[in-house]
Amino acid sequence: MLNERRTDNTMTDKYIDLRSDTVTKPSPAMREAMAKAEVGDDVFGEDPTVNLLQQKIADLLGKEAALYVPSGTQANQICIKVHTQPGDEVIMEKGCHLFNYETGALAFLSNIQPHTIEGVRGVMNVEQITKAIRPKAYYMPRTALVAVENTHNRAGGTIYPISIIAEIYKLTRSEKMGFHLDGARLWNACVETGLTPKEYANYFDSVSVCLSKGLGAPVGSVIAGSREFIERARKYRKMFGGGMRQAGILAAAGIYALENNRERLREDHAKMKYFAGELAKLPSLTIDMEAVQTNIVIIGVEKTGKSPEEVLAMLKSRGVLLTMGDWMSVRAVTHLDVSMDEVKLAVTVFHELFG
Ligand code: TLP
Repeated sequence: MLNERRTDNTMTDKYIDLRSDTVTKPSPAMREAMAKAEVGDDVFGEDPTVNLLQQKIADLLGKEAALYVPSGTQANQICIKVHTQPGDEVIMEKGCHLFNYETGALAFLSNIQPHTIEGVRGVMNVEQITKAIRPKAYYMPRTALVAVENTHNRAGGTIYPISIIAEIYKLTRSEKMGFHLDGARLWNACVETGLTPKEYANYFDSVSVCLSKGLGAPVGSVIAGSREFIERARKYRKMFGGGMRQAGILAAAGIYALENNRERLREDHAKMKYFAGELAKLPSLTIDMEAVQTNIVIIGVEKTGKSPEEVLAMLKSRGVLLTMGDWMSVRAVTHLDVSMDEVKLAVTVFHELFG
């Protein structure tokens, strides 16, 4: 059965693709919603479907306004730009997406300096952040912003405890700093904790959420914040090349995703708990099961005696795709387009290769 999935062409359809929840493809029903979308020129603010999506997200997150942007990276970078002046410092966790996977855009686009803190499973606490705030001296950078990621990708999809978010929020108010949430996978945190998106978003000045990860839309992220924040963000979206025209076709997929695919994220979490649990039985792999809270697992491969690249190649030759994790690890992500049966097959491959 596994060999049937193997292919020499480069199409990934024949693989069990656990590289990311970004690999999902729009379903027939989602495509139908896209085909039917009413559109207009969104640079003129005239696309009714984009406007509807923005209103829905603003309402879900309890914010005054929202702005549709092409990617999670652009969403984050626009928010950083609005919150900061060149030379400012932004406090963030060492493993966060903003710092590691956005091509150095913090320096390139906003000329800011990241002040990184090593968290526990991606979570920085209020004491660490307090110590990282610069004294107000003319020869020091201004600490303008704290940014957190929920769920935390590189830590393995971990959830930021809301009690710690509340403490950090208080600190940001007393220190007059902004507070940004990279909520690319906030939806995953919500289904797992039972908290609403609004309950999290209440604490932040700006929130970015993705539609094209676990929710399965082909494209798109949304920024939410105050009306004034979003007006400033709109200018930077245009400057960064993200002003789209008849984007309603894409926004329709986002609306479909929001309405149909949030609750089902639970299934991805169940698939991941099973997958990680089965892999954790193999002594040659290192897995922190406490970090397996949503749809991601980081798998340490040092004890296999192989490099992560070699492990990825071995898995690929057996029809299973993963990506690199942190140092000496690989990452697997469950999503809409991978079934429980496929997850079970992937477990079999791991047991055959590394058991
Ligand atoms: N994450 C991607 C890769 O870039 C690592 C993935 O496969 O997980 N914030 C977080 C927390 C993310 O995980 C990502 C994408 C982004 C922002 C950026 O989103 P996009 O890819 O839409 O720019």
